[in-house]
Amino acid sequence: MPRTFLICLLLVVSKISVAAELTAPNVLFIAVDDLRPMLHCYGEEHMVTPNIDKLANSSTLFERAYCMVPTCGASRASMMSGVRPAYNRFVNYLTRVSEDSPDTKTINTHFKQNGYTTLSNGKIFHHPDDQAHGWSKPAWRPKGVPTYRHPESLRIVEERKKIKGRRNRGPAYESADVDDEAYADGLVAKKTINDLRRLKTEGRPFFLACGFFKPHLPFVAPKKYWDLYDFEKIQLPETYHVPENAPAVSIHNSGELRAYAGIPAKGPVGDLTARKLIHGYYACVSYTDAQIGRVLEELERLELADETIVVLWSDHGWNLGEHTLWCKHSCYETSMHIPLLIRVPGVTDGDRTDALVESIDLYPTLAELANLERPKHLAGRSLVPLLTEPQQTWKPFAIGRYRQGDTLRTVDYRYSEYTQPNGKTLGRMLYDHRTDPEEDKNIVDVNALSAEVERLGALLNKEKGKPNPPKKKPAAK
Ligand SMILES: [Ca+2]
Repeated sequence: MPRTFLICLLLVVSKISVAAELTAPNVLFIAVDDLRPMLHCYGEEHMVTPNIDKLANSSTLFERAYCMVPTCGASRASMMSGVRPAYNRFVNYLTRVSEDSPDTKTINTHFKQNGYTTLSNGKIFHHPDDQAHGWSKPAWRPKGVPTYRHPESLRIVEERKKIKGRRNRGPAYESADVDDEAYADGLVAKKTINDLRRLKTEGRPFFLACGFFKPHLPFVAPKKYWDLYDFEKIQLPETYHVPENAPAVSIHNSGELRAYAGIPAKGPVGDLTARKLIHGYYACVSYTDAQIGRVLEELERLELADETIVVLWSDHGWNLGEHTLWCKHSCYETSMHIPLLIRVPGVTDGDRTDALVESIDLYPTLAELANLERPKHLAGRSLVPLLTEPQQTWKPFAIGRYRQGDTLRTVDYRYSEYTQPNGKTLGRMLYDHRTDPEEDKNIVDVNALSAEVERLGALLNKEKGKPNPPKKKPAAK
């Protein structure tokens, strides 16, 4: 037997035996709102994210992980339920599992029913009362924490109270010389640390979900995190324009951003503002990274790390000007691509995998790692085999959607189609990731690719989520 193979075999056997010892491992589930893989460990070398990088060094890092729907509530509902979205299920940021998939047992409920203490801190479900029966205590969020701390921001907020409608928010960003716990995420970390200390003494396995609110807009972070980046070096993306031949339906007006002070109602935001937004996003990523570091340090200090699986996940990507877009809400790679790290003590050790994986894969993964039964409704595939063999052949696609768009990522391509409920096609896109990873040229109309387009379209329509049946109308009295 070749020596290399023997070593690999022994490694696999030893990893599996260590995993088997953890019959009821704890789970620390870290969700970060609106975090694209803008992290040092994802090759963004200018980013200052030492704590997530350290976590990556003992995790498996998923290079090609994708969300199901690039908007908060819908993405979280799909991930927590393990159910695929469809045009009438998990549609927008206000989604509730209790409304769109009411008979589904979500992951928190599954763990709770199997003897786990389940807790939700910060933002997990969009609505804290959605699936409340699946938490051991009511979902916790910081109360009464002001969004802004800088005096100038507070003045702007006061001034804009006179504006009617939705476009009356405060500034899109602020740099205030305050402590970490002046903002909500510092308190989410503090609460989670206190929970870890208590859970340690209680001795029951736990599923502790910890959801950070940044880098979601507005980009408010203590000044020290802004100071980690040189504004003069911050540039607009090379793709700060609509891709060649892209259908109009694929581009939006970045409406979420427009609600903030200093942002015009339409059109470009201005290069200076654009660079400030990018700077603010970076600052918020580093701020959140520091909060994650506090939680992970406490996990180590309490000697819980060896019996706790750690997941770091984001609900979707974010556009920092790419394709003229800000925020999420699109079928482009920049909206769909997410960071995903899974650390299993004694098993993962800094491997990376480029397998195509989806958010709905997390529920079966964690159920398997905790030796729980796999609920029959789950649409995803457990990622456990990738933890020991990260380079193996994996599933050939990741599928997501947003409003009228359904989008398919394969190893080579991203293919998207936009349709009305009556089946009328509004537009299609094909980007070749081998030659165009920035998605700058839509080649869906290239004659030589027509057979490939047909194949991808058939695959997308076969595998995408099947819609909910029409709701029954109340019987006439
Ligand atoms: Ca989000």
